[in-house]
Amino acid sequence: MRYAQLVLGPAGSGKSTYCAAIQKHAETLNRVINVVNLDPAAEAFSYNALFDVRDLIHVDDVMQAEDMDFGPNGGLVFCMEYLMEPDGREWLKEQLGDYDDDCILFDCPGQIELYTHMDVMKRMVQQLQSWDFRVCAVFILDAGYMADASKFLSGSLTALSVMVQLEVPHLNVLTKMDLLNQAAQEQIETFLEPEIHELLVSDHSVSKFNKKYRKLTSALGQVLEEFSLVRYIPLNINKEESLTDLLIQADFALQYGEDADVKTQDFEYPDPEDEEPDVDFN
Ligand SMILES: Nc1nc2c(ncn2[C@@H]2O[C@H](COP(=O)(O)OP(=O)(O)OP(=O)(O)O)[C@@H](O)[C@H]2O)c(=O)[nH]1
Ligand SMILES: [Mg+2]
Repeated sequence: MRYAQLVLGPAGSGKSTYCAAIQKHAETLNRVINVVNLDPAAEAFSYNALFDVRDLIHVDDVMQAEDMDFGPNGGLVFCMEYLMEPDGREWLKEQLGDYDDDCILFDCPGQIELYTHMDVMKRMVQQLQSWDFRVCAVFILDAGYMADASKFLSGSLTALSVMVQLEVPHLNVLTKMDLLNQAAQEQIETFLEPEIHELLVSDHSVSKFNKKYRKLTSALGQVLEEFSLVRYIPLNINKEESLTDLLIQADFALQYGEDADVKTQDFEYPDPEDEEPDVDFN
């Protein structure tokens, strides 16, 4: 069995930073966690990549190809679709090699339509599963954009659509907690075990539009609440215990190590003939 975290989330939410922080944290535990760049438009990242999709296809090459005429967004969709074509899949399989029990983070593009309603990432999940990977999704959201009830609801619905689309164990991570002041951090705490109905009633920052659709908002909140659909894990990358907690939850979602062989040591039963009698009959 092999293990994969698909690291997903809106542009700039902190996906690549999460991958780098987890890889570094794992090193302190003497554990190897590999990271793969799956973003054909990536500019820079600070982790050591196991391999990089840009070696197969780069969004700039697609945009410059005269016969295609793609902009940046269409170009990126084309690249991801190409990766799931037979040639792309063969390349991916070769890069992934054939190791047992390894754990790989896939740093994905920040174009969320790839996994909210298009099926290319779903096909990627199925492909990885067919190569003996157990897959979970780690959906990254910037805590700064979750500071009031209506933003919280909108972020939660996006997370929910990814969850429904990919059909794998799913974690939601709130990043950039270190950038929040004390008051905002306390506010976020209320979102971690949310009484969504109460949050929505107490939200005074509602616009005219939101007032009109209050009943709808409240009904959506109730769905999230009643089915306990969306939960968040806060991440402060400057705190080791925050990284430890998150890695434990990701391992749990993947059931990491559950199939590991029980380590045994060869044990030779002593020959009774050789044994010294421990009772003195004299
Ligand atoms: N202070 C702080 N900054 C962060 C954190 N996470 C990300 N950043 C910063 O936010 C910016 C975007 O982070 P990335 O990790 O590149 O985000 P991304 O989701 O990979 O972005 P795209 O790949 O472009 O979609 C960078 O300047 C990071 O340094 C965090 O936890 N704390
Ligand atoms: Mg990135």
